[in-house]
Amino acid sequence: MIRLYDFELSGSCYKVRLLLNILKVSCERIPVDFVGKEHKSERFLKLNPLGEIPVMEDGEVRLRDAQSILVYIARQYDRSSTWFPDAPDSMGRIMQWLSFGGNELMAAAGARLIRILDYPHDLPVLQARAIESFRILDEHLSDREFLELGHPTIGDIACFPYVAMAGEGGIDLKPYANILRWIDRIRQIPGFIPMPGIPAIGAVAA
Ligand SMILES: N[C@@H](CCC(=O)N[C@@H](CS)C(=O)NCC(=O)O)C(=O)O
Repeated sequence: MIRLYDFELSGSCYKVRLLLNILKVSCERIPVDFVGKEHKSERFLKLNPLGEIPVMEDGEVRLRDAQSILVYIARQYDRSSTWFPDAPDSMGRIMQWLSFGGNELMAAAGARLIRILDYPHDLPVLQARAIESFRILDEHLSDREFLELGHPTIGDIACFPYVAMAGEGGIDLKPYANILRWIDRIRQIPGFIPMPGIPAIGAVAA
């Protein structure tokens, strides 16, 4: 069974939990004491020298980085081959958003960490970077329902959590109507699961 080194409040771990649930693949969640900095312990650094979660193990395979893990899970477990199809142009298109989710949008994750865990980053700088990314994302979504291929892919999953939780980083999503509609579409995907900060459809936001 897949083992996921996990923290409930991590949007990066949630990317993995979300895809696994959509694909009906079960996993053993191994809680990491993120607040207590367990991910910086000697034992954890042997799993991931970067000292970051998520880390996933599946038999002999061990991977760090949510985007890498999404690729592995989609290729290994998605019988429909729709979440990361192997046509070269589809792969390239989706990779753009895996990269966007793991790079540009992490500014929104950083802003959130300052607000919820008191991380010592520069809030206005990260908020400004996140807002620039949201502008680009909103524009891209102006004439499509999902990021690529007309249906949800792991590109959407990689970008979704830290956009959906932007409010926790002090960023208002109201100016981004296309993003707001995209968030609702993702929340309607069969197998969608909520996390703290991303309520299920019909649930009242905390
Ligand atoms: N490139 C990694 C980054 C993941 C990441 O930033 N994880 C955060 C938790 S959500 C972390 O472990 N940060 C290390 C720290 O804050 O000390 C990915 O996209 O999965």
